Formats: sequence, C-alpha cells, structure tokens
Amino acid sequence: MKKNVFVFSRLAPEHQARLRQHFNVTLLDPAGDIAAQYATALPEAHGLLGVGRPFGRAQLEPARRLEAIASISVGYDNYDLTYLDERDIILTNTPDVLTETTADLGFALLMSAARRVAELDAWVKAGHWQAAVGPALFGCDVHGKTLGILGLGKIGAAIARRGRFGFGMPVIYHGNGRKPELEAELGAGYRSLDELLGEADFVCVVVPLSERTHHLIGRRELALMKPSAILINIARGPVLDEPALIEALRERRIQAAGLDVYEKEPLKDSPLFALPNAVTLPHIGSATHETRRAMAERAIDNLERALLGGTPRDIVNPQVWARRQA
Ligand code: 8YV
Repeated sequence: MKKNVFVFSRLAPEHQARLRQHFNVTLLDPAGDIAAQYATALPEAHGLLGVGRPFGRAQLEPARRLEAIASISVGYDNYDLTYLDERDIILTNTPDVLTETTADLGFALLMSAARRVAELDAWVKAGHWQAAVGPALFGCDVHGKTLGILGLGKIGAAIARRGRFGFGMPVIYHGNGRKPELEAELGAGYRSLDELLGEADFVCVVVPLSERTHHLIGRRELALMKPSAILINIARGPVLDEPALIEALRERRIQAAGLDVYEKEPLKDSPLFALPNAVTLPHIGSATHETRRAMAERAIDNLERALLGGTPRDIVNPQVWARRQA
C-alpha cells in the first residue's frame, strides 16, 4: 500500500511525477478552498511536502497518521518543534543547496543599497536623466569597507567570502560561538553584537529566527550603527524590529537597508514603500530556477527516505529519528 503525501505548495510536474512513483499524492489547489483541502488531506497524510505555511499544534492535530514533513526551505521557524517531538514527527529541511544562491542575493542587496541601483533604475525610467548626475545621487564604496556578519553559518560565510575575496573587505562577525576555521580562512574577527554594530559599514543579518533572535536588532541596536552604515536582512523579518528600522531609515540615522524578508509577508501598504533608501525584495533569497529545483529534489529525497526507508540527509529533529529506529 502506497503512503499518502500532501503537497501544500507549488511543485513542478517532473517532481510531482517522481513523488507519484512511490506515493499517493494530493496537491493543494491554491485557487480552491484551502481550509477544506487541508481538512480532507491532513487526516490521511503520512507525509507533507512544501514551504511557507505555519504548522503548529492546531494545524497538525488532525494529522494523526503523519510521520514526516519535508520542508522545501532551510529555515523551519514556522514549525513547533516541541509538538513534532511529542508526536514523533520527523522534520527535514534543505540546507547546502541554497547557500551560494542566497549569498548571491545578499550581496546583490548590499550592492544595490550602496550604489543605489534600484533607486536610480526607477529614476532613469521615470525620465529624470537630463544631465550628468551630481552628488545627490552618488552612492558609497563597497570595496575595502568593513563587512559585519551577524550569524556566520553557511550562508553568512558564503557572503563573507564574497566580501573578503571579491571586494577586499575586512570581515567581522558575531554569533553564538566562535568559528576558528572561518576566522583563519577569512581573517575574520569576532566581536560582541554592540561592537560589530558600531564598527561595520555593512551589517548582514543571517541568523535563524528563534525566541533568542526575535527583534535582535531594535531601536537600541540601530542607534549603535554608523549613520553611513547599511543594513541587509536576508534571514527572517522578525529578527528586526521593522517600525524601529523604518524610523531609522526615514530619519537617516542609518544610510540604507536592503531587505528580502519582513515581519509580515507579503509586504502590503508599508511605510517602506515611500523610502528610497530601502531596497525591498519579495523574499527571493533562494529563488533561482536551478536552486529551487535542487531544493525540491533534496526535499523529495528526504521524504522518500523518511517514509520508505533509509536515513534522510537533513533531519532537523534527530532525536525523533533515533527513537523511531530504536
Ligand atoms: C524559501 C527560505 O524558499 O529556505 C528558506 O528558509 O527562506 C527560502 O529559501 C522561502 O521560505 C520560500 O517562501
């Protein structure tokens, strides 16, 4: 008997076909009645595959057969790990395959904010270019400036490499522990959070969202940054206190921000829309054809192993897996 898999976000036809080889597959129809589809599919599902939905106790309570969830993302802050543990449900994610692409996007935001790429593109297309641009439209240098990384994990290190080896930037970092190998590779210096904020010309936020990192950067922290500094967030929106950031950008207490993530997504009617010194992207850190394909394949691979046998590569809650093997 094939097990049942409920796919709750978009999946390419070739990946649907791969899943159907081993599972009975139900696909969420985003144009249909979402609640009704969940109500029908969840009680039957042995596996879930997708990204971007909050899955806590309330949502998963009816899923009594559920064995595994394969998230097509590296972040898993939308899952209640305590509840998954209680229920012996395995959660997998998709690290590694998105590291370089997400770092590329982080650097694109950094470049765009520093050289005012998005702002000047809009300016040219609005027909404002009548003569050579003057200092009012100048940006600031990137090469040689100090790059501060908050969270020197895989993506943070990939951004740091771009800065260090591509742009000759001294790298400083803060996180929950020192990384001697990366310090040696990158010549990176460890700093306290406050020291980093005061010293960096670019502050890149690359920490996972947790209770500890919620509003890690708020009014106090923004006040420690240089007025010339630029803040980049490719982590999760709630790591920043967004109203405090908006105030700092509006009053030019920091120079600019490059944002891919927000406290509430999709971003609607935000004061950020009126701020030329905020570059706003719609949560596309991993959104290239190649990387999204690789993420889907990695998630399917994890789900197949979790439900059919073999050890999934990317288990978020290994204690659950260990109990299930015992
Ligand atoms: C996801 C991400 O694609 O992997 C993550 O954690 O943030 C992105 O790569 C995104 O969550 C899709 O909505």
